[in-house]
Amino acid sequence: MSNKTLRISLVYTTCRVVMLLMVGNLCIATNSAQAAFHLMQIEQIIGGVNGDTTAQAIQLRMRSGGQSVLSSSAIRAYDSAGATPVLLDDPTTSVANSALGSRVLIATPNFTNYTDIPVVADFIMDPIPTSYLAAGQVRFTNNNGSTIYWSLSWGGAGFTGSTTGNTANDANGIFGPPVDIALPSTTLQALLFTGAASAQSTTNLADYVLTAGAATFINNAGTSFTLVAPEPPSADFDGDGDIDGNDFLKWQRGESPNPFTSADLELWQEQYDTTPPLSAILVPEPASLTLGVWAMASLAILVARRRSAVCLL
Ligand SMILES: [Ca+2]
Ligand SMILES: [Ca+2]
Ligand SMILES: [Ca+2]
Repeated sequence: MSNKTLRISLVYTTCRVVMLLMVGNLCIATNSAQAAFHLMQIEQIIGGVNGDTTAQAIQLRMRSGGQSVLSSSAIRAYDSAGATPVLLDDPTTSVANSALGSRVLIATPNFTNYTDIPVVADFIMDPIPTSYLAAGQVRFTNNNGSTIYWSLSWGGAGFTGSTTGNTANDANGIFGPPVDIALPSTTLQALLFTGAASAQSTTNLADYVLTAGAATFINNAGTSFTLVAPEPPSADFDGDGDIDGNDFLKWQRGESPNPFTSADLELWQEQYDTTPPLSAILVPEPASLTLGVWAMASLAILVARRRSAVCLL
């Protein structure tokens, strides 16, 4: 083979390799567009509801269609120095809906205690440690955490860790400065991203606000769950609208919410607000007579306590 022929052959081979590589890249790009997860916002987050830090939730929102492969993602929390990661959730499955703006709801098991209807979360998370709530960070990443697709820091200057990440969702890859408040945990309010569904991150400080009132979280099926304060416990054990001796009888028979507990009896004592109809307490079956007498003693103690409280005033 002459040198000229060899050169032509080499050029031809090189062109083929380049073309094959280009086609390969195109295929990879197409596949990743069809089966991706990374164009995602951390849209809403709450570190506790009404002071119950075992009730937490994170809501993601797809910035583009086709971002359903959550199995490739993971979410971790970091402390105020951006260190000591805690794995909150490492999904192993995809979600069904992946239109632009679709949500993914990740919540702790107790989150459902504070919603208007029972929560159907897409994934269950471990709680963000309470020591991270004043200043800390949550990152949405690939499985091992090496690529940060979204970073949300809070606590203002109290957070001293890195706020940088990938540029897929933030043009300059800098998600800081952090939101200048703690992660909300004492009310029904959550931290909410204010941008559009397709919006990128600019800075956490500029992008997030507290919800105006009780937050509403949305799962991948599009169902909404609005936070509500739990009903305060009531000693109206028989549900007739008052708290009287009949409610004590319910307690006595083990028919209060926490049967035979001193907590329920104390609740009844605290809420018993009118002259006790003693007949209602002592008339019941003989087996409960002893407890009835004990109830009288409890009442006497209650009255004594109230008198001493009045004296102190
Ligand atoms: Ca995963
Ligand atoms: Ca930025
Ligand atoms: Ca009652």
